[in-house]
Amino acid sequence: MDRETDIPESHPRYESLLTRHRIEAGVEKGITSKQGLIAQGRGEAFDYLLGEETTESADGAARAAAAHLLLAERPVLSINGNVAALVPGEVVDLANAVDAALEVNLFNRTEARMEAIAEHLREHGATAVKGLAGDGEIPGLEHARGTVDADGIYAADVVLVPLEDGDRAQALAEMGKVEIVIDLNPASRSPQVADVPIVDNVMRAVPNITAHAQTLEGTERESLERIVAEFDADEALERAETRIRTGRF
Ligand code: PTJ
Repeated sequence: MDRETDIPESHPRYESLLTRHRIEAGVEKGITSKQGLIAQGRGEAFDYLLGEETTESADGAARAAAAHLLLAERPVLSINGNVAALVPGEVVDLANAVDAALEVNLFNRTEARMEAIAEHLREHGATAVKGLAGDGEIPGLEHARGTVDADGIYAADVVLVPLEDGDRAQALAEMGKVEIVIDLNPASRSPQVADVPIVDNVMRAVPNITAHAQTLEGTERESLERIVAEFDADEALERAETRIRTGRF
């Protein structure tokens, strides 16, 4: 029995029930927005069609993401209300593995949620959380959604944006940043504009990137650059869509 949820781990829908439990708890704690519940429902439908597993192509994308993050000079992991509720400890582990900053960045930004998420991340081991300064602006977005930290996302060279809003994903890409997106819908605009789209559930994708980063640690730059160069974003999206439509791959 899982102490967090009272759901037996042998339950055939354990992962899915755990995810729902965490999102619900996130709403109750003032971390996740009500829209986050809707977003989760949409994601679940795609996950069901993907077979609720990390496909070979999503695993290759996670490896390319790990290589990008290890090569980066100023990597930042962007955290919204869904990510904070679903994988708080796992994003802290990833930040430690690749030496990245964590920055709270919300679609529906309120100071109360910003603070609650920062505190939640600290409870899960984060030592520094960016996002509260809000002294930088992503060009081309109206105020709240474009607000970032000048020494965080604004100055980052590689940004991981799980479950990102399409407009902002596009605006970040236009700033010339390497963008890694985790999204279960391959047709969504965010994975379409990403350098590395990972079509997988954040619950599986985040620990998987960390595992790849730990395996690749100490690898020379040239080999990491080769992994990055060999990754084909269009092929990853095509494979994900084929899996969803036909069950193949
Ligand atoms: O906390 P905030 O204010 O920043 O808001 C966050 C949400 C997610 C509510 C906001 O960014 C939003 O409305 O997003 P969208 O436009 O609904 O897009 C969410 C995308 O994430 C959809 O394409 C879903 O399929 C996908 N998704 C949902 N749950 C997961 C997921 N992808 C990976 N893992 C999930 N668990």
